[in-house]
This record gives sequence, C-alpha cells and structure tokens, in this order.
Amino acid sequence: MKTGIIGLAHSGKTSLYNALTRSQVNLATYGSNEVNTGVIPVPDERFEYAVKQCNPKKITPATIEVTEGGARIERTPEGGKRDKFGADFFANVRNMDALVLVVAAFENALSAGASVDPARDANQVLEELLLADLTVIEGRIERLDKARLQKRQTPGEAAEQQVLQRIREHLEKLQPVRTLELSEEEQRSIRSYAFVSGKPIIIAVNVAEDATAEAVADVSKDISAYCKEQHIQMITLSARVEMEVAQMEPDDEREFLAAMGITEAARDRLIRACYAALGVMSFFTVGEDEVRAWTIPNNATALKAAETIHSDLARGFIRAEVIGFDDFRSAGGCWDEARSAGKMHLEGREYLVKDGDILHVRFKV
Ligand SMILES: Nc1nc2c(ncn2[C@@H]2O[C@H](COP(=O)(O)OP(=O)(O)OP(=O)(O)O)[C@@H](O)[C@H]2O)c(=O)[nH]1
Ligand SMILES: [Mg+2]
Repeated sequence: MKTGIIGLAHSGKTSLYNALTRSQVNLATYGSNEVNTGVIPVPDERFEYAVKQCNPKKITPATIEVTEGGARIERTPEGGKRDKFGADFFANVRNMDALVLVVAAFENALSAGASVDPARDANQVLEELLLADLTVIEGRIERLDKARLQKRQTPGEAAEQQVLQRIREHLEKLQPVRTLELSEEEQRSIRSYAFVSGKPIIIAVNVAEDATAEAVADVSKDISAYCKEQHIQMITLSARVEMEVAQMEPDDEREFLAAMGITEAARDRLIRACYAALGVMSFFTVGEDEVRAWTIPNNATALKAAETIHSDLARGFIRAEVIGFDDFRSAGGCWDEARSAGKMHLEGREYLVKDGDILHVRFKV
C-alpha cells in the first residue's frame, strides 16, 4: 500500500516526508529527482492498548509506505504558460494507491514572485493529473477505433472503448475519474490504466508555523470550500513544525504537544487519514509472543483475514474465534481474560471482519 506525496515545487513535500517518516532528508535535494521511500507505523490507540495488556515479546504495528520526490511540478508562472510535467512524475504517481497533495499556504522565499494561493495551486496539480489521464485515454481510443474500423475489434475491446469514452467525456468536463460512478465490471476493465485522477487523495494545507488560527482560517478559506465541494479530505498542518516534532524523543514530543495544548501531532492524523483513504482497516492478533496489527481491505471476510496471516490458515480454515475490540477492552487483560469473560464468538469463513476485531483462526492442514 503506497502513498505518494505530490505537489508544486517548494510546497513542503520533503519536509512533510521527513515529518511522516521521522527521517532527515536534506531539503535542498530539488532538481535531483531523488525518490525517498519509507515505511511508517500507523498510529492506533487500540493497538497500543492491546500491547499494554498483553505485554508481548514482539510488537508489529500496521504500516504504510510513503514516497516523495521524482514528482516535482513547476508552478505555472503568473499569467504564463503551463510547463509540461515530466513523464517520471506520472510514472511515479501511477504506482501509488493514494496521494497526499501538499499545497503551500506560507510565504516562501523560494517561490519568489508567486502569491500565496493554496486553492490555485491545488487546482493546477489536480488539473494536470486529469489531463494526463485524458492523454492516455485519447491514445488508446484512437488505437481501439482503428481496430474497430478494420473489423478486428474483440468484444472485450468494444466494451473497453465504451467505458473509456464515458471517462473521456467526464474528464473533458474537468471532472476527475475519482468522481465518476463505475460498475465493478467497468472498474475491472480499466484497472490496468491506474488513472492518476482516480486515486484517493488527501490535501495537506501547509501553513506557516507561527500562523494564528485566524490567519489559518483566512488563508485556507477557498481551498477548504473547494475540498468540501469535491469531497476531498483536507488536513491543515505546518510541515516544518511536524518535521521538528518528529525529530524529538517520544517523551519530549508528548511534553511539547501538551504544552501547545495539542493532543495529537497532525502527522498522526494524516497517517491515519492515508490508511483510511487506502480503503483498508486493521484486525489484531494478540498473545504473549506477539501483538500484531494486520491490514485488510474494508469488508474483508474471516477467510481473507486468515489468508493474510498465512495461506495455510486459509486452506485449513475451520473457524475464526473473534473478540470485538470494545469487548476486549471492557474485559480488561489479554485474550484469555476476555475469553473467560465470555466475549469470544465463533465465526465462519464468510464473517465480515470489523475494524479492530481480535482474531484467532482455528485451522487444520
Ligand atoms: N515557514 C515555513 N516554511 C516551510 C514550511 N514547510 C516547508 N517550508 C520551507 O519551504 C521550503 C521548501 O520546503 P521543502 O520541504 O523542501 O519543499 P519541497 O516541496 O520538497 O520542495 P522541492 O523538492 O524543491 O519541490 C524549505 O525552505 C522549507 O524550510 C512551513 O511549514 N513553514
Ligand atoms: Mg523536496
């Protein structure tokens, strides 16, 4: 599950990457097209609770992969012509499962001359994504049409052309693939295109570290309205502050945040938002040896969960022993305590796993 950080030049992509991954990539790497990738644990208070109760030898949280770089987009000069984005940019974005679009809402010496306008910047990037898809579609439709005229088009290709034409009309109205309703079959027929405007996206508005709440509200007024209208999740943060906080020792971080009257770093909120945007959730396995969070798609079955742990568990699946997370918490203790308190229920392979469920799979191979 890959999340890509994208945005215009100097919007704070590398700073945000450093914040999310607790890395210290040099900010002056621009122009090098260097790609940075890191794996980060997904903060989950329920997981922490299970760790505390079970005191295991090994702890394995859920993770997501974050990538930034190789995706630098020059700002369109005021009143000027749009620069073409590099092919690398779209190749990188195409490989992502979800995107975080960083837009600058702070005065930036590096982008001298450009006014601060997060809505304009977001729009520029989103439009580029959309036009990249349009280019791909037009090329493909042209080829499909040639085959059609020469009467050598397969039924599969005919269906594909129909879907692509629908998407093209949608894109021509400057609407992203994300907002087009497609049947499951249609989705399947176009999956290999990995349309970049079809990916789940979160907008991170990067505000100055010393901005007052009022100033933040003011500078993000338009982008906030835009996100509401487009049903895009928006998170406001200062990448520079988050980066500094991320370099602190955990205790110092807690103290620092408490002093600022903040219960949770914006970084953690953003990571969780990415996890949700990926369309996944966690279930847990607990015990003395290991407490582990596993990532499965929303609405996955017990069988799918078993398979995620090990293919043998799916092959020899008998039953899933399940304790819902709230029950687990109310019982206190670890698995045995919750089980003795009568919180465990047995489920078959078709059971739809709930976010936070604690599972033990009975199997025989
Ligand atoms: N004041 C302020 N400056 C910031 C903030 N976030 C980033 N910057 C500064 O903006 C500049 C660009 O930040 P980067 O994180 O390098 O941005 P980028 O998007 O990776 O830039 P390129 O890779 O050059 O496209 C740096 O000088 C940062 O220190 C912030 O929250 N507040
Ligand atoms: Mg950078």
